[in-house]
Amino acid sequence: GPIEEMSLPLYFGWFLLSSVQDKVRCTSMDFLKTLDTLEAFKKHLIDFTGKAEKEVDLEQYFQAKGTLHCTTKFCDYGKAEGAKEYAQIPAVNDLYGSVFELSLSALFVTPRTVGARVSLTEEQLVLWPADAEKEVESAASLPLGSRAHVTLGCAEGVEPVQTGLDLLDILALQQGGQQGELVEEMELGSLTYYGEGRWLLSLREPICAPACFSSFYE
Ligand code: 2AM
Repeated sequence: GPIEEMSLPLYFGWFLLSSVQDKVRCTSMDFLKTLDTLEAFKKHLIDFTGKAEKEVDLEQYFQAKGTLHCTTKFCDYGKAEGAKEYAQIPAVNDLYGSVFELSLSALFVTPRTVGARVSLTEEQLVLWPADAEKEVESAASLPLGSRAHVTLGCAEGVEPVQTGLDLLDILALQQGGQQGELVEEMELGSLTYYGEGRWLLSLREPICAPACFSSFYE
């Protein structure tokens, strides 16, 4: 197939088409703007600032960079474990360049990252590496695809790989029976607090995001 003749990319993933990128960025900005003003958020500000009195502007706090995408496999040009094997999966070759409809089902915010959870369909899961969740000890028993997300922004000095780890952390808490504290019914959905600056907004209406399965080289 076409991939074998090329050197391995930095990563494979679904790249959101540009029309929906704007929509997702706007929704995320709206959410951060609203979260900022909630009393419940202010009560836990110390999670973000380290100081109780200090204010935080979440839109400034997180830096966004690059095209919005959902990484399937981080290959690091072949240096990452399992990179070559992933690129040889028949489905990866067959579906390279195809457009899928991703479902963004939740937004989450931590003191490190802001991201959107992606709920993958069975058809999309064929492109998901079997070990993505197993890399994280506390998440090893979560269903395949639990880590799927779109990074929307990172705090200063934080690498994007952190977004998926933050999502797994929240999902592992849920799996462990921690319900979180239902804070508010917002227009976008219900907002839950999981302690230590971890916020999850389950979207009332998931965002349908057309995205092209492809790869990225820098
Ligand atoms: P992200 O998927 O959370 O955004 C380039 O750095 C891309 O590969 C980013 O999109 C980044 O995170 C993802 N990435 C970097 N290191 C990774 C790793 N060790 N495991 C999984 N994804 C990684």
